[in-house]
Amino acid sequence: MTLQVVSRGPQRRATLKTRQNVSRLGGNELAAFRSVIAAVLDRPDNRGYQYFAGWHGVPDGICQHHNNLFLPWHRGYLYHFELALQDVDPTVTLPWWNWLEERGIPPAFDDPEVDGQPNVLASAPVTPVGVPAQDWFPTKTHRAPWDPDLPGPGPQAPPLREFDLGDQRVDTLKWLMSATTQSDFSQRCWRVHDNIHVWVGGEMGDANWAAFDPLFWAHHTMVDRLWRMWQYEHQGADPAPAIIDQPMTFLKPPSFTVREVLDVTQLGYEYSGQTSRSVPGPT
Ligand SMILES: [Cu+2]
Repeated sequence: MTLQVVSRGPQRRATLKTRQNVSRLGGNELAAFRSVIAAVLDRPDNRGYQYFAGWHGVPDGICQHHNNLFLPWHRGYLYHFELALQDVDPTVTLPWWNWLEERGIPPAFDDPEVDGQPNVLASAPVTPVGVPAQDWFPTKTHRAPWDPDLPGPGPQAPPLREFDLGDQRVDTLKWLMSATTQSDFSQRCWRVHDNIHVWVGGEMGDANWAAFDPLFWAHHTMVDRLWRMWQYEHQGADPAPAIIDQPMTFLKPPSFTVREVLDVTQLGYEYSGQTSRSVPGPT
């Protein structure tokens, strides 16, 4: 889905690609996304799924977590991966998993079969590029959503409309959006994000392997969307001067600075429903 926008300033017309909720994709859109994932899974080179998944964990491990590069680094990461998908089909964008509103894992990623064939979004092979397989490597992704009957608090199951902070329960979206600085928002966001990784379990619960599970991308697209929404509400609340011009490491050009990923429209995409300055509804 594309959207025409005219930017301010010199007559410049950019075509933005729109990211959508995976559970609101039309049948043809979902089929197109699924077949692009299948196609990149079949590419054994530096345009393929396994290559990009390897940036996050085995073998490259360049991801940024639990620091102020968490949001900008993952935005750049999604950008690179989405470009690889669009190299196969330019109409495809990364859909998000709205774990604030949706119960459990979206059917698009959970149904074990589609038309009698294994669903590539439900489980994918794990074959990191350029490293010989070792005993401890998984061969395929699996998931193990947390059993609520286990002792101890454990992570919370989606939908995360409310989030338990230990000493109080909060409206998750309001709590996230009410952060007044980028670093406070970033910390709140990674806390909710971590909960989802742990709840999904399996490869998603381990940063070495998380990106090999196709669900990873929908999870992080939701995180990126929340950041986008927060940026609308807090215009000008930029990351700290100490990091804003910091270059980030990606294994292909462009290697963005933090500043260069602040405006998603400069990266060529926008989120469905994100057309005004107000936080959109639960799309
Ligand atoms: Cu993550």
